[in-house]
Amino acid sequence: MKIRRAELNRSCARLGQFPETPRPEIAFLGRSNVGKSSLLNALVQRKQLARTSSTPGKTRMIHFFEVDAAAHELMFVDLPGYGWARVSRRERESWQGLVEGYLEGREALRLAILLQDLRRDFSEDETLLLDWLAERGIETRVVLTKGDKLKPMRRAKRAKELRAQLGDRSVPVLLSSSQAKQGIYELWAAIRAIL
Ligand SMILES: Nc1nc2c(ncn2[C@@H]2O[C@H](COP(=O)(O)OP(=O)(O)OP(=O)(O)O)[C@@H](O)[C@H]2O)c(=O)[nH]1
Ligand SMILES: [Mg+2]
Repeated sequence: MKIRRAELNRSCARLGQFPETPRPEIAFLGRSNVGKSSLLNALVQRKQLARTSSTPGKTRMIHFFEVDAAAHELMFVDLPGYGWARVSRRERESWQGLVEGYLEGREALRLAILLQDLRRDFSEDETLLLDWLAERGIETRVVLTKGDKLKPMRRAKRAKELRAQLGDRSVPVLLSSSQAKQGIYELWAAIRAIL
């Protein structure tokens, strides 16, 4: 995909600050440290457009990025990760209010991409979120991340196991590695298909 431009539009800590633009939005969500910001950077071919960090929970705001890719003018939305350790209930509730408020009320939202570390099992955090998204009719894809961390045989086996953990949910599952730039083309194809 030819990326003509990728730029931060705004970072928001509260509902009601979101930008008003006509761009269709693709939102990245998942556990803290799963690789949301890295995947976003890999898709737009920029090293540090979205800040990545080895300290989980760095992204506490919603970041809106304008992305001009080939003929498409999109907004990529980097959502704060959930599940980081040692946070107060108040912080957790603030995450929930912000993220659910975005997902529920955002007319421009076209696709939610839920990331899952290939090496971990799905927890209730993910399955409840998937069901929550499905109930609201929000188009969703699951992307398994950090594929480079496993050898090909093991990787394929894990992908199968994780697919099985989703039971009869119909959400498509893709495999990726932001580091090895794997699955990026396929994810762009999935994004383009829903526009
Ligand atoms: N080996 C490998 N490491 C990765 C990959 N993607 C992300 N990482 C690493 O995982 C860590 C977290 O990545 P981020 O992209 O910051 O994760 P995030 O989901 O945005 O995290 P929060 O913003 O805290 O929610 C960083 O150290 C990344 O370098 C990948 O495909 N392969
Ligand atoms: Mg991040």
